[in-house]
Amino acid sequence: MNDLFADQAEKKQSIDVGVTLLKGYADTDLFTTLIHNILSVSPLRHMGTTMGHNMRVTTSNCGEYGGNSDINGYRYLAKDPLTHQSWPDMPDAFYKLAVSAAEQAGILNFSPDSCLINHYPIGVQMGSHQDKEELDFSWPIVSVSIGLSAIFQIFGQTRSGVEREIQLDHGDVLILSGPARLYYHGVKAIKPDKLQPNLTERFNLTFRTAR
Ligand code: MD6
Ligand code: FE
Repeated sequence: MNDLFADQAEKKQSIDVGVTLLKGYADTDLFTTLIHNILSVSPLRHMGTTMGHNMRVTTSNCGEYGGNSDINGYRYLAKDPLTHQSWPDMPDAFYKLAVSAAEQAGILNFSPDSCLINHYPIGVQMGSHQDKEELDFSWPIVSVSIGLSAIFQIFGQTRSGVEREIQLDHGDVLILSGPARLYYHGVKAIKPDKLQPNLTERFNLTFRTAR
């Protein structure tokens, strides 16, 4: 085994069938810069829910399609409803990372056309949900975490299944595929980091084939 593969093998954790964690896999400085570039064009906004509430997480997108939710539900749109323009292009570095992470999880030919950007201030959580508005669930979802750590909860096939927790740190990449693609999951309220009091936020990117 050469050093490159040794490095990659060390980072990879197969947590369960279809749940793969790649520790510290993303270039955090580059990703942080690229996220801010995207948000300068398509800013973060609070999306609505079918219950008529606004979510506390704020959201934007890049790529051909962007996930958007409002009182009528969740759907993929080719234009940003805020700017009435196409979503910003998916940076090559994002696309390449998502494709190579999928390969690490054993999935070839992944070609994401959508990247959802979620932003969490301290204290904000995401409730248990399934991602099921994409057309073809045989493609994985590749998720990249940047900033403060999160506790990612996996509940399995029902909203109230037995919970398993995965800590997602700065630069970690999580792939949900196969039987786990439609598992219920959520994120516990983001906590401050005593050792890094200057950190106040978390970003999560999810790469998908929407259409
Ligand atoms: C988050 N992630 O980590 C929210 N969904 O902030 C998700 O909802 C998610 O990480 C599908 C697949 C992977 C994920
Ligand atoms: Fe999700």
